[in-house]
Amino acid sequence: MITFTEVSSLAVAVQLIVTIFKLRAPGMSLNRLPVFAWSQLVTSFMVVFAMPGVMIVSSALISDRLVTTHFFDTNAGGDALLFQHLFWFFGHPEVYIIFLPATGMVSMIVATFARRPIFGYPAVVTSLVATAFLAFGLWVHHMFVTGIAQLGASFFTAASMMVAIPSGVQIFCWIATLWEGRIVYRTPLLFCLGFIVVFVIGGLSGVMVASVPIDTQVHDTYFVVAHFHYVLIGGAVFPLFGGLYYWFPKITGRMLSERAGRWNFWLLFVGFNLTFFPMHWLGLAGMPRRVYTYPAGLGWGDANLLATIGAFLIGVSVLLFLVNVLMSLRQGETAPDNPWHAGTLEWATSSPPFVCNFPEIPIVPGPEPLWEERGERKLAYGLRGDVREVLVTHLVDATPDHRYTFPDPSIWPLLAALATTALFIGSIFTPWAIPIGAVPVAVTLIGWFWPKTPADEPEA
Ligand SMILES: [Cu+2]
Repeated sequence: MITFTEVSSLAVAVQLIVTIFKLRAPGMSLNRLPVFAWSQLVTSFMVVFAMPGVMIVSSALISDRLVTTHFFDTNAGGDALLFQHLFWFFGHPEVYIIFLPATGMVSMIVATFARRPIFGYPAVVTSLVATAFLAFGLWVHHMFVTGIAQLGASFFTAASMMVAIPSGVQIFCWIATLWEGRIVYRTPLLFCLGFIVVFVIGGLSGVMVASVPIDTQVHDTYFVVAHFHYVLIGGAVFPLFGGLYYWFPKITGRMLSERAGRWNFWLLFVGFNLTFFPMHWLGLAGMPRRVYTYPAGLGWGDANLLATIGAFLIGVSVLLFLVNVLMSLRQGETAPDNPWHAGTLEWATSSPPFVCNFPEIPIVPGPEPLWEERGERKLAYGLRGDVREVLVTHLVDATPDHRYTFPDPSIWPLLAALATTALFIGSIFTPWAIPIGAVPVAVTLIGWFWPKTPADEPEA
């Protein structure tokens, strides 16, 4: 199932890379690309390089179990540690694959609610790319207690501390944007401010566990549990809530309730810190992770009680969010095209958008098109409306290149996906699922890519 989900995410990554590189609106050169799209682009490249590692290791593991290979069997000359290396070569970049899209959301939201373009756009984008590169040189910091050589371990300590630099640059850019802006405090921004506080704490404990002596001390304790919840809930869930409040009106045409949003934020912020901050102390006091209970009288009771209360608060805040979504879908305020007075292109179309986003493609005059337009919006005309024709643009400067007709809706991709699903689910139980399941996969792929006669060619 892991191999299967990674095949799926590889397919998505390829789609995103090609779309971002070749299908941008005319005028949207790479230095006008919204930071969220940059973050998705960088993340997609990381997916392409990280996912094969875990696909290989999970395939090797299932082969060990189903067809008696010996990749990880030390008795037969295999290497058990190889599993950890391959897994963490994927697992560490994965942390940034979760985190970077969230930073892209934060950059969009902070700029909109500071009422100014993001401070240091080139620095933010360079930091995204730098994070992606560094993320592939850190995996051994998850393996400090496996008895690897000391010199190697210290190299990975240095690299792990280095990755704090680009993340720090981004945080300073967001603070500078807010510093220079006229701040409008709405729910999406609250979640981004919460994110900055929580993520900085997680970054600090991250620098601590990057050092071998501290990591050896707190290994497999609640300190590590506290650390990664601060970076992952702080670094991904807070921005994701911000992003949901921010883009919900565009997606659904309804505003989420602002009052419920504030309650949602404060309950989550207080509940989160109440749950996970005491875990730092618990870890330092020696409480191991992955235990469901412990003897009384170890002094861990009070902090665990706090954490339990906090967890209930998190639950209440998420329930409140779900109620807010359901209520707002039914009777929320109707969303205008651009409810936040944002500068980027998605706010130029209707809420919710047309089937093909824009009836005519806008020409992009700058990084925040809606803040820079003077007078009439310039549109690119001439694409056919009766077929799915799109404009392919040049990679760097997004000047128009040629028109391209997308395929018509088809059942074949769905059938291919179902056949692939059947193959992978079957392979959990028997290796025969691979050769037998390959037949329907091949049939559906052939059906999908069978040359089709175009319904009607556009006249020359
Ligand atoms: Cu890591």
